Amino acid sequence: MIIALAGGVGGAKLARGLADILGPQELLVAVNVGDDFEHLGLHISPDIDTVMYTLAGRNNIQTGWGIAGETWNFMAALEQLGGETWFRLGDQDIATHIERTRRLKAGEGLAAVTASLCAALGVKHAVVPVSEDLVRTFVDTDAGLLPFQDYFVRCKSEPSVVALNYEGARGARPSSALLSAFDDAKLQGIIICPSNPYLSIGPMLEIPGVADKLKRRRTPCVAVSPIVGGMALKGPAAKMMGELGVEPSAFEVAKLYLGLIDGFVIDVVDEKLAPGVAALGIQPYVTPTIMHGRDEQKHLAAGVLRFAQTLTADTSSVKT
Ligand code: FO1
Repeated sequence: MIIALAGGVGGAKLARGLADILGPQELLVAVNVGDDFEHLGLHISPDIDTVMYTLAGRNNIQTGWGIAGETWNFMAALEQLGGETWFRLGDQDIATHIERTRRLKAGEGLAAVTASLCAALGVKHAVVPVSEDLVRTFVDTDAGLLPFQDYFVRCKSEPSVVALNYEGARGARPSSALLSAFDDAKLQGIIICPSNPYLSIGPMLEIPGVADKLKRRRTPCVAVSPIVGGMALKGPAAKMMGELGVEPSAFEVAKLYLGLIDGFVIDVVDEKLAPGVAALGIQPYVTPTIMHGRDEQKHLAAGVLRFAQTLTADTSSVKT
């Protein structure tokens, strides 16, 4: 059994590669909920939907979010009525938000709703919210404190980041499916997917129960760098690192995960960083990490799994 911690696009791609290799009972994907928000009266869970649509083979490759072959009649009609259209909701995608919101209002938990939406889309692997408690990412910027989607979509990640606030994370509990996966005797490894360390992985590690399980892990934990050659493949991770005074490099990402990981996967262009990663006490693994298509997703997933099997969980650094 493998636990994958995933956020947006990069995380979903590796999750897809892992799902192509591991059976439905062998993989649990825990997804960030810090990007969730209420919009137009709907509860929207973007990272869950990106993973769900990707595992269902329905994801929109051009945008990196939403559904392939989408139409935008609802948006056009909403625009005509003077509604808010800065956050674009496609005609198929909006069904997900309406059905999720209906079930949540009826009292179902986010994990149960996610499981039934995944089943309806033919997703066989477990996709679970990292927590069912309220965790919301706010980005403190030179333009003020912005809710995540305002920063990322409405402001196009342009404001300069001063700090990240993961509202609610400190008081949040891991979802029960994630907790039982961490305690599962069959657990063989934990993979932190190549998602934005500040926006997708950070909120999850801020949840005490999650960080604690990683600090006291019984199995190897491997992270895949979302930064290649000093750049993020998608999204503002490198820009944010620079604004936070951190050099945008895979090495700096490894430092963010210090104490939580045994191995760190970096791209071949960053081979020269391997000794520095090893000097942190983290085993480096240098391999092509850019996943254009499904074959590369599967190939990287296989390499990461093989790499994880060569490691042992080294929690000696944990203060008892
Ligand atoms: N990102 C955008 O840049 N523009 C959008 O209009 C947009 C709409 C959208 C709708 C549903 C959804 O699940 C995601 C959407 N995203 C959009 C992406 C979203 O902001 C990101 O997926 C995450 O929150 C960060 O990974």
